[in-house]
Amino acid sequence: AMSWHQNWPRQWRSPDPKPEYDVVIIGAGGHGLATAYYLAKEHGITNVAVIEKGWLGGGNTGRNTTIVRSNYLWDESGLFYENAMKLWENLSQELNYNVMFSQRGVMNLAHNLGDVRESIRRVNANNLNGIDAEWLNAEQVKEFCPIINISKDSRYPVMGATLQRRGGTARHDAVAWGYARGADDMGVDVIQNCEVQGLMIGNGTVKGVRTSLGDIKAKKVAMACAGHTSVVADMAGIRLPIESHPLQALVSEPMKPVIDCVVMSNAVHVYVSQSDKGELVMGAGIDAYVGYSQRGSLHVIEDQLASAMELFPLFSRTRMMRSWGGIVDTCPDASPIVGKTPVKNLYVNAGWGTGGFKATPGAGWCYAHTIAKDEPHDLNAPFSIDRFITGALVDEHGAAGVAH
Ligand code: FAD
Ligand code: PYC
Repeated sequence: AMSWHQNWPRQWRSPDPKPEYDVVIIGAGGHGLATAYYLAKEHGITNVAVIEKGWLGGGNTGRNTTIVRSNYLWDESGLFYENAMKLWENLSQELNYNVMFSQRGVMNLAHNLGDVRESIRRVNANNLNGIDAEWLNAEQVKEFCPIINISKDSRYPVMGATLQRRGGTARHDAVAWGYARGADDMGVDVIQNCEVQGLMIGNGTVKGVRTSLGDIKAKKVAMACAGHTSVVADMAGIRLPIESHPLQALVSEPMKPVIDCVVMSNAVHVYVSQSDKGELVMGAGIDAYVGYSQRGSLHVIEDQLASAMELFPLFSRTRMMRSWGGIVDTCPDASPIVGKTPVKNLYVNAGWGTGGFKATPGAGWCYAHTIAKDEPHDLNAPFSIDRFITGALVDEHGAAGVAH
């Protein structure tokens, strides 16, 4: 139907790589593109290339279930994710690009006494950090989301939920595209179909990248390559405490609006929202094995649909339309690594595991600061690699809401 449309302006250029840049970012997902945008916008560093082995936004950014929230337990994470939330709240205006940020409310259900205690503790911790969070009992859950089954006869009855009203969803592709266009406008080169295959290192300092399109020199190199971070870090001889696992999701056939909020259940294990096209968007925990194939196993889909049936009997005759997988980079404490590496001028942003989409603006903002100043911002300082030596871990397995 659109075939008669012609001469639409390109949103970004498709440049050949230059021989040298001030900063090369590896990975054109949301994080890499946001980093390039803030390097240019906040720090005036525009001689930047974002190198992508596939197409921009084709990694986890384009594969995730788009849930955005900032209801993490510990101060370090709460402050970090809340800064990201504030950036989300102005992102469409900032980029002049509609990222369809929809603050429809995120509920995390509690199904046993342990869940209830952990959830109320987290609500209190969030409120102390100025993050909006409420505790709902089962009847209030039903009021907020009328199609949820709160029967006491369920295998794991709903005993209540945390609610973050400012949480919600955003259009994942638009986030990547908006940052790409904004960065490109300021002179950043986004180079697609170019794989980083090696790092040039001399005297303990990174000097550039070896790519499928040739060598590119760089004063600074920044990894933003999510599930493949261990592979790229290995090129510098760095071993990270990261495991890469498949995480899959699925959508149903489209239907009229039935659920106007986001519901997550860590106990029975499913999360659900409805897209603007009407599809139910659902996911579960990671597939337990490590691997790099962007697909998952059938039993995970079966479990997640059984959980969805339990919570939403209404969906019983809905047909599944599509499923897919991404590769998530998980850290032992379910928190990310954002900072310097033992190689001078080489930086790492990784370990976001199942939850880095919500962090995209905040991660890009802090990572740009870290690269520009060669030292972390206060917000990402707690997320250095050193914490795995000092033991200052930030354990967010509870708040991650997704088993990994
Ligand atoms: P990516 O978007 O994966 O970008 C990394 C890029 O690096 C890729 O495009 C890749 O091709 C490129 N790359 C890798 N190696 C190289 C190389 N050698 N050379 C060049 N380029 C390279 N998070 C949430 O907050 N909410 C959610 O609801 C949510 N749901 C999820 C559901 C699923 C199914 C999955 C898979 C993830 C989900 N996540 C969610 C996690 C979230 O998607 C990620 O944490 C986030 O998108 C990571 O962004 P990124 O830019 O770091 O990674
Ligand atoms: O981190 O909120 C999250 C999330 C939801 C689904 C996958 N990750």
